[in-house]
Amino acid sequence: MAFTELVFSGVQPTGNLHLGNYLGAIVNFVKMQETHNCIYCVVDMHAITQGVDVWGGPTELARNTREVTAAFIAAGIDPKKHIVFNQSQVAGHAELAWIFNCVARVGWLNRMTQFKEKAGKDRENASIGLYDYPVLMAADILLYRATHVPVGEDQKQHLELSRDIAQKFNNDFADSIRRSGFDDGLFFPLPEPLIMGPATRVMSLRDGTKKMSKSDASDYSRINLTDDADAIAQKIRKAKTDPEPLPSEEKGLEARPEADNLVGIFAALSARSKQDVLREFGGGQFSSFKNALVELCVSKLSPIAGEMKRLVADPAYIDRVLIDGADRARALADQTMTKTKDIVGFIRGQTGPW
Ligand code: AQP
Repeated sequence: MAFTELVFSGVQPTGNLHLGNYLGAIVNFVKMQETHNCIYCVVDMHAITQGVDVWGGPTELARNTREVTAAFIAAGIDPKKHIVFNQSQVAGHAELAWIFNCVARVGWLNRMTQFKEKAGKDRENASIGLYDYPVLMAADILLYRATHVPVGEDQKQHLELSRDIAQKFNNDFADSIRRSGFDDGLFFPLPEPLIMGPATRVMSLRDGTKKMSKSDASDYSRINLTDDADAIAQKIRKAKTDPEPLPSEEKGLEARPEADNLVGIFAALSARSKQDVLREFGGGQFSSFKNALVELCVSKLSPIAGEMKRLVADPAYIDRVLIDGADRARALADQTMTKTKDIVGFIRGQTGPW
């Protein structure tokens, strides 16, 4: 790997990869390849934290894992220069998560808003995995001692928890860490969230106050990366708006969440500022803006959808990418786990890392 800083990020294979995942995460994954060593993970162990009705069962999980991998490659991630793999192939994720379970505090997890949202009213019936999701996420990142994590706005709180876990581990084991040769006592780095670009939080097309999400019951709430031109056109034309024309100034988008969202999507897809977009469309009706947005979305997303379709038709190729990526990820993970086990005081054999 060519650079000094390491990026790690993941996407869950829970189906319906959408424009929010693309603009909030994948576009930035592609950019980071130019400046960092990157590890991009299809986090299949996270996917099973919700009910089987959400992740769809074994056949769907495998299908969605290949689809997310195809999306990564179709969007421009190079699995030869960087690492692309699925989480469950590297045992270190689960093993480090266990150690972190013994570092993280229940009070910290109780504050996680995503658990509250996803568990809903039936908290007692949520899986322990869903509650523990942020600890596994900390393990994902710190297993590679990654320093930077490109994510959407919704993951900021989890990233803060990863930093707290890294810090507490470094404090709890400070003497042991020093004895292991880390004179500054810092074994795990404190990972930085990279929340970049104009679309860090893409909202639902049906309700501008809710984030666009894979698990929204309405397919009209999101643009899927696999949607064809007709589906994109229908969804954008039906997207909720308000009766006012578009404002000419960005501050005119305040308290107009749906208009703000559509202008934000246009800006992100065309690499322009919202103000610049409003200079062109401000004062006009939504219908002509929506037509331009349909055209833009189709021109940006259709090539990706086409390439995804081609890649998914060759599962053997995708599996080779994931197996090769996992082998390279495991080699890095084993180094961290060997040191971590020594630091914690676990006895291990000398012949292998375990
Ligand atoms: N609406 C969004 N806007 C911007 N970024 C988003 N991300 C997700 N939704 C938006 C970012 O996409 C990356 C992958 O997310 P994930 O699949 O691991 O899980 P998630 O955040 O829980 O995504 P979803 O789509 O909302 O799934 P469900 O419905 O299952 O909860 C992350 O970097 C995330 O920030």
